[in-house]
Amino acid sequence: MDYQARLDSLRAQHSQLIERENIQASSNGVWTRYQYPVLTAEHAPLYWRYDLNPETNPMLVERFGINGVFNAGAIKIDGKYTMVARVEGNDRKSFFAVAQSDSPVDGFRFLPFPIDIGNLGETNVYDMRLTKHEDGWIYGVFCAERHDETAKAGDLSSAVAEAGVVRTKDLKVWERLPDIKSPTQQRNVVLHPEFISGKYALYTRPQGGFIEAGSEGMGIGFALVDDMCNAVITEEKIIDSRLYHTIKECKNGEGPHPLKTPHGWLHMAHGVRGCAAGLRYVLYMYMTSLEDPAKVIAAPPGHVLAPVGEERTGDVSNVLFTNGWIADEDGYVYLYYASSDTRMHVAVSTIDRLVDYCMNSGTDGLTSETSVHRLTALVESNLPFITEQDK
Ligand code: BGC
Ligand code: BMA
Repeated sequence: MDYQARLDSLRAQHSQLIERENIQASSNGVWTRYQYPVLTAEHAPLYWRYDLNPETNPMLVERFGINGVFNAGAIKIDGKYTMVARVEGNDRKSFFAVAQSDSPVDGFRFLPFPIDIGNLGETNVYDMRLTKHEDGWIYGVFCAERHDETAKAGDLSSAVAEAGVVRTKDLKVWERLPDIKSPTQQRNVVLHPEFISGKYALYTRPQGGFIEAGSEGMGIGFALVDDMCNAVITEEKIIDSRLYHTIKECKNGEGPHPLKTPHGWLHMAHGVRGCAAGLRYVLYMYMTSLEDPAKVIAAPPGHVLAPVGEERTGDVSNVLFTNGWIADEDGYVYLYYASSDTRMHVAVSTIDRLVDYCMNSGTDGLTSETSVHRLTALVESNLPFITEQDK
């Protein structure tokens, strides 16, 4: 194929992908998934991937390969559904880029330039949580990672994870603030949208090492800090522990910031367990009290979304991960979630459904026997409603 024919075909495929209308697929009554991924490596503009000057790239060779687009923060701004995605190049380095659409479920396009957040000594950045705080700023809290210089010679995998912070008013001009100081490594740090007792509140995830979540009982923590321009975590209280034989046995982490409802704060998180196939990441929900966002008031058992179909495979298979959702003015909630460190999807629900799910699904009884009792009680109360067809 000659240069122009190949470029025409790439352009046609790209427009077709971006203009494809999404349709609703399966639902568990809590979340309804949409069929097509909303943001993928193929959504990256051609002018990111190719030098389009026929003189310097006469064979139309890809110059900047995009390996994956995943783990996006989300926010609605100026009426636009917006994701700040983790874009990963073929060189394994990730960076942030904004993609927007007038629709919550399709039509997402990247803005022309990636976000330049500067560098405070890290090698890689990822997984930004966006919070429009009541102080007027939009904060992005993300993981900043560098090689662990205390690791044994030859160990090139051990790393140190810290929470980096940026802030913006318009998603165009970004100000880098100092990384959050913490006595332990941190990943999955999320800023609560409101002041608590006049302080900024953070959901944290203290960890013993780079991969391990640390000692028994560690999990999602809660910490108050005086200032986001110089945030120092001193005291942390674990509000959602990891537990033996649950979906969060190995580790867990807060997803996007919680959503305020009349019944409490709605939380979305990821839970991880180890198995023969490696780490398995699923999404689960819980609620905390309006008076005290660190007090859990509802915790339905197990995951609400786990990888299905094509979500199961990708660069790091068996992973669902989320750090972005948008609560719309009309009560709908759009969850932007990534599968297998490769692509972004969307699912829709409503505040009412999510509260109903959290409040009325029981809790994990932590043994097989308690599951049998919970199911038996459900079947018994269903007896008057069971038809011939159900049998
Ligand atoms: C990767 C992350 C991953 C973390 C822990 C990092 O190097 O970029 O995607 O979550 O390691 O495995
Ligand atoms: C990490 C996360 C994500 C990633 C996941 C699976 O711990 O922070 O970046 O999606 O592992 O690789």
